Amino acid sequence: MNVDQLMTELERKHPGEKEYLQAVREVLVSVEEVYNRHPEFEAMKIAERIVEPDRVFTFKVPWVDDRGQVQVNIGYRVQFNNALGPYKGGLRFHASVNLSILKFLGFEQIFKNALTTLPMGGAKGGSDFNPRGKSDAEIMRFCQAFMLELWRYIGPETDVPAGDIGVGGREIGYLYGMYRKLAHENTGVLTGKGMTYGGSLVRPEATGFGAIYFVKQMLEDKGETLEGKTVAISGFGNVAWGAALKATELGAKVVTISGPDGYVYDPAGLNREKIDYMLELRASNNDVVAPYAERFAGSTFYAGRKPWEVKVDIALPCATQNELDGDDARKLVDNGVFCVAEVSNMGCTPEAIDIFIASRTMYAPGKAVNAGGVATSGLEMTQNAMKLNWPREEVDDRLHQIMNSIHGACLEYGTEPDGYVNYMKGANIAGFMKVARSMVEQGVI
Ligand code: 2IT
Repeated sequence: MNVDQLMTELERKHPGEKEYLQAVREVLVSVEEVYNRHPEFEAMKIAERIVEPDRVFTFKVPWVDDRGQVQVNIGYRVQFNNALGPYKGGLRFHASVNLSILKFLGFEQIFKNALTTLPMGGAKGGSDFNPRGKSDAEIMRFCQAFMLELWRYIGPETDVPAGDIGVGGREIGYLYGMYRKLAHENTGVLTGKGMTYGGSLVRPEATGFGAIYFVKQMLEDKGETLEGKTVAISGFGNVAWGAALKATELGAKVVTISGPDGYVYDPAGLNREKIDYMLELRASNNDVVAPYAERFAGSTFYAGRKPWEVKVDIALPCATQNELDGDDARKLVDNGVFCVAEVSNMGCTPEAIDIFIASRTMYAPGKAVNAGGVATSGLEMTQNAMKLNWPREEVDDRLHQIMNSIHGACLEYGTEPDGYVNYMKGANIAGFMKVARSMVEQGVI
């Protein structure tokens, strides 16, 4: 494989799909050397095949808002690769959603899912629908209209969607209800379901919890613990709150959260009461954080700024792709950051990653750190197939085991000659090798 040649060809085929091209380049650069030691990969054109989705569905989603006005959104499902198992990956509802973003997410999902050790292929979907400020009834009508199209393409053994940004337990409930009505069957076709209709304990907090289990491993590898460490978190959505809660439980002090309006610095650190307050605020379809600073004395709101300017030991981007750029990375490194772990997918820009690696700062990519979310979705699928529910301890133990195994894979494939662990390379190679081998064994299809 020649990465530059392959990328030139892809840029020609998919002009302007910058997030997708960014995600592909990162993986190909990481695996190039190992790939070229496997002539069977080249013979089977694994690289050329793996970078193209198997298929992409786009559809119109018309719905009626509370004022009686007709609204039209676009829906998508990108079925990227099912060499390891049924297509699996979340749905994102956000105004920024486009094909490039969903293709990058679907591509990353292939390798993330491979790392979980569970039999899941990679997919992603969503819509440019913006949930901010919408009423519950509007969200329900939108989810129903979305599923009216999507249901034809998914199934418990075919493609199993879940949540992502803008899609949490409530949306999954509305989507599932509509699927069940249309398909005339009650199967585990979505994950992240409510506990009354087939959901798994721990799934709501699994992405954040799993991320902290992973960070704990990273620190232990260097003889450190979370106890007393300061942590900067961005966002406060489906994944940030779980990370904040578990980090706090393990003795770390989470001093920032953020939203589209700016960030809050709270030197006293988050606690259960503050986290619950933010969850209540979010339940009203609001993703701002400024009210936190009004409610809790001693904290300050910084409008329009990102939390990476605060001096902390650990930085956890938990919001969205490319939210931490080169300037942010330089600030963190200058302030002596010890560990950066992406909880969001592709949270750091390529320039930021280069800065962390060049300065030998511990850095781990989203596809390893946040894999606990989809891993627990996989456990939900297992429970649905067995038609039973595991107790909390069983799910949490398995989540621990999976995160430890992902950490082990990163060490195995990512340890450099000087002892620095390149988690990005490790995660990319470990995930890629599994999918590539599976594709070779299954022939050209
Ligand atoms: O990015 C992700 O891994 C998710 N949004 C979760 C996907 C899933 O199927 O649980």
